[in-house]
Amino acid sequence: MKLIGILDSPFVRRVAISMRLLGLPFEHAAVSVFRGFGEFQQINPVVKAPTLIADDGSVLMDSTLMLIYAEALAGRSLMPAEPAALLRELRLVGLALAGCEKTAQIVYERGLRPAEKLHQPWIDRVTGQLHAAYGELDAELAAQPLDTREAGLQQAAITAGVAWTFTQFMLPDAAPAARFPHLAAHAAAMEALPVFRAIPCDDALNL
Ligand SMILES: N[C@@H](CCC(=O)N[C@@H](CS)C(=O)NCC(=O)O)C(=O)O
Repeated sequence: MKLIGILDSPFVRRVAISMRLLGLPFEHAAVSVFRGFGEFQQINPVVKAPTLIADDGSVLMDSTLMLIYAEALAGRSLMPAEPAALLRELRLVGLALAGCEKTAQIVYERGLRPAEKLHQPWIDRVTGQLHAAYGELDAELAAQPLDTREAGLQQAAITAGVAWTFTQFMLPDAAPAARFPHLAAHAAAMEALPVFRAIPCDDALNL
């Protein structure tokens, strides 16, 4: 299998970390959807990171769908099986993914539009959504922290850690740690783990 995309994308990084935890070998190609658009297009005409090329050549998009396939291959899951635990896990993953998506939208708005076309009301709306997602996630972690031992990692812990690091890396002022202390502490614990250190969030300029 081959995973395409730069690791400063939280979507790429959560797949890479999860596949490593699942014991699935893969090659990684750090191709940028921006600087490497043409090269990416040759691999996947839709140009979405992550892209996963399965061993039969099938091209997958969307990190969550890749994880469904990866878990089927590995024969085990990074999600709890019990319905109440699964429900909470899915809620937390959804909040963390919303944080990633809203961060990326702000980065695109600021980085890709000419300054005179920047639409501040849109940035304000998305920033409010980012704070809402991280506020809910922080409250969840305050009420019930996640297992932060590498052997006990599940998808919510992975994605929450990756999401927070991504936001801090890309937009250091957008989500102050003092406002989301449980999430910030969770991410710090994640980033100290060997699997997170082995698959680091890359250079912000490479998105
Ligand atoms: N829901 C998708 C989001 C993936 C995503 O938006 N990736 C960004 C990079 S961080 C991308 O491909 N951007 C280029 C584009 O959408 O044109 C997932 O979970 O994989």
